[in-house]
Amino acid sequence: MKERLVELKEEALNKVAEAEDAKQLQEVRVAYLGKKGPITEVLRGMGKLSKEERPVIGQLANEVRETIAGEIETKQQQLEKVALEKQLKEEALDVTLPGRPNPTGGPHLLTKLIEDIEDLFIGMGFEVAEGPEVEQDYYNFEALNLPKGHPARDMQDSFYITEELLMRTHTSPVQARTMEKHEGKGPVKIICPGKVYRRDTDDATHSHQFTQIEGLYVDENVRMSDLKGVLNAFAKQMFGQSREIRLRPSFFPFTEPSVEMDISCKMCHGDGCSVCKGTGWIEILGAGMVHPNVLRMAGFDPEKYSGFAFGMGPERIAMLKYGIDDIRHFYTNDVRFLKQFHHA
Ligand code: 2U9
Repeated sequence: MKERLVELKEEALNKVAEAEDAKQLQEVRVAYLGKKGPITEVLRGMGKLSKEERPVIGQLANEVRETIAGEIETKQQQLEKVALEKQLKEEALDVTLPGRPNPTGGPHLLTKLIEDIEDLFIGMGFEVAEGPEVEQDYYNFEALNLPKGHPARDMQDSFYITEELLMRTHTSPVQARTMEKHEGKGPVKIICPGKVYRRDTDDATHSHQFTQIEGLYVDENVRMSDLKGVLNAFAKQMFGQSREIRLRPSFFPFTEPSVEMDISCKMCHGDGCSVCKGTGWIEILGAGMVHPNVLRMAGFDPEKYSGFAFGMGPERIAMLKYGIDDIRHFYTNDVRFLKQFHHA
């Protein structure tokens, strides 16, 4: 029996040493120390032993039990330690690693530019006015001295929804509506930004949808020199104090007289280069004195009131200001393009 116990101890300790995880260790515990295990068996057979042998074997059996139990306990702690170390290693966080940047958006280049232009005119006493993009034929054309049959209102050039409704082709109807609301009393001093629509095939310089900013100032004694002063202040603040402006005669159905405004070229200071196509001047906007027909249709007496109006394309201004060569960049939303202007 003594040999059997020693043998069992050796066997159990080997199994404990070989156990690779908690489950295997538990199997060893059940196999050797459990109620149906070999040591319990030995203790049960002690009745057959002599009085002298019984305490010796009993003590040995208990020692074997305790040794095995002790080894199991030590091994268990060892396995737990290894498991914990493994887990800690797997879950290790390197707090010194740089964080992953969270990409943030920003206002679109055109939005920013339009807001900057609004601010410049607000600084000169203008208010911002907005209106519908789906517009009545009357406000889009008729009220702007473009009667039915006028070549500039060709069906081919506009997105018509019904006979009387279309996508506005300019922001001018906002001015016509605002004047109407003033019921023949000035001053009206507004700036109208927004999207406009034209039936065009999109390419590097054309888009079926683009933006405009138009301005209108109607009051008693508004003169061409007021227009020139306001546009000169705008050009200098927008493009730099060293820029000069010039007005050339032009034609628009809603203004008389009409002009186009150029600014002096920054690249060649007026000598002529590729940016200004050798002229020394760059076209920026159109303007003029509000046509008496337009004043009358909006309820203003052209004998008492006069006004100036102007219109510009923010896309064109941004293209000139930042050297952008394709209008489609504004609408295709490639972040590599857009993010270049987040701090502009
Ligand atoms: C009212 C009276 C007059 C608005 C005007 C222009 C000249 C002009 C173009 C610039 C580039 C449009 O975006 S563009 O293609 N606009 O040249 N616009 S005067 O005149 C008005 C508007 C409303 C009641």
